[in-house]
Amino acid sequence: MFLNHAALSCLPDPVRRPAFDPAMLSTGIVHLGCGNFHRAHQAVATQAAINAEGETGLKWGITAATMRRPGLARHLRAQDNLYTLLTRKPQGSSASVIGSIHESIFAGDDALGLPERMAMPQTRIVTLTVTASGYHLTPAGRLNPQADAIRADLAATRPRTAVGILTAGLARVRERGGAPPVILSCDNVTENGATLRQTVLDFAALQGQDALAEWIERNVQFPNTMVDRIAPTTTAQDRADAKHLLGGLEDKVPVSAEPWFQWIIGPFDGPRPMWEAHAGTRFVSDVSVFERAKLQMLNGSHMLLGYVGALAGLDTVAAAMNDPALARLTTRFIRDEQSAGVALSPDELDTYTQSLMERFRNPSIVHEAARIGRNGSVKMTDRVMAPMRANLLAGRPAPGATLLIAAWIRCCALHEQGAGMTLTDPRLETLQRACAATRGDHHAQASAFLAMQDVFGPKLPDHDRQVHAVASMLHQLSQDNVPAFLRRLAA
Ligand code: CS2
Repeated sequence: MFLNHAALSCLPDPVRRPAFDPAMLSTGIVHLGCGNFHRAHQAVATQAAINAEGETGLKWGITAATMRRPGLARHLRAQDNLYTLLTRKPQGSSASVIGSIHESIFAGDDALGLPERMAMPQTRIVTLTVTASGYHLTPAGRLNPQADAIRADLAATRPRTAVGILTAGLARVRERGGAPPVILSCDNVTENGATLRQTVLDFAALQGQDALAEWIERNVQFPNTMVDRIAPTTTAQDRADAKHLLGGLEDKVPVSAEPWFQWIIGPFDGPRPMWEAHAGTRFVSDVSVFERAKLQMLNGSHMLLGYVGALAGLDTVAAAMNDPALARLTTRFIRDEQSAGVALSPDELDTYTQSLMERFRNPSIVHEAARIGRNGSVKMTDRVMAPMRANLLAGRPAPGATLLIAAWIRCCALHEQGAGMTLTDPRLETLQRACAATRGDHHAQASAFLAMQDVFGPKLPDHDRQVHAVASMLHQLSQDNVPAFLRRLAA
């Protein structure tokens, strides 16, 4: 038997479930990018909101669009859009059935099309989790008109990128004289709402739609948010655990996540679900402190654990954290380097660092280094280079950032030779070419990489010295015994 509406009544007692009848939902939210993160985060808070609001909350059902995974939408539909959230604590797991998704679609074969869904009057909110690489940004945070997907979308009648879909959807709302939905970015991007807004304005301008751009500027809200919950790729073990906890019911698409949940949302004016019914959700006037802390101290150090861990043969975050040397290097990196520019007190920074170390150590979360390693070139600027630059300018050393950059270059070089972690990256070709052209010469390799201003930004303070430092780490990481090198570094 499969998980579906009919099965809700025979779930074992400990399984939490919607307090409403999911068959009664209607769509109030359209979501772009229905991956694990959305299903472990916004969909869960939306369920808590509908639970709390009762009947009036039923209008907040989600139409969730997968952008790249037709199979996921199919599986969800076969389960009446229900799925299991496995909350993984170090000491065990619990299951909740999530029923806030009203409809699952694959953007590529949706007859109605996302712009039309956005323009329906009942759609009051459009949320997005399309990852940082889905924004097609220049280092200055503007839309990159040269990106292949953007070039294609500018001329397309059926846009495929998030920015193309949003622009087309808002154009329809304007034509029909309706009230536009609030657009809520839930991606790990600096000032995600403001940045998304700028890309939409840039897209409209590039299409020569100046009046639309002006209308969007005046009428559409793009609140900034900070989102945080670790939700790894679903494994066969997750499916087996879901089946066990659901008393034998089959769920093809469960998600697992850590207990931690944070959703910080900036000024938002308009109807919305009572998301604050979920612990960890807060509406604030300024998201920036939360955002900086999270992007640098969590996401940036994930990159260190991912790339360095992979080179040391430690292929999950928890495995990397079990290595005493890497754990020590990571704590120092988080507290001493990645906290640069984060406006929290020393005590708050200590507490946040401790909580991150505990979360990373959670042995029940199988978070693969290779997953975190994806799209490194897109993540480098916000998460690593901003604090590194601040540290160097203040005359402070940046050994962790230097190690991270060297480890990334080493992973790229190995990938170019068909070894190491499999990298996906929008700049993969350029990275491979740089590796091939400098093979065996660590200084030339470090220099070629740090010269990529679209990845690392302008030259670093005392640039040649930084190149030298990266080259020297790269040399060490290219020797056989990475764990021994890490032990020396951490000593
Ligand atoms: C990770 C994030 O892959 C990555 O870049 O750092 O997915 C991270 O797990 C989430 O942002 C946690 O909130």
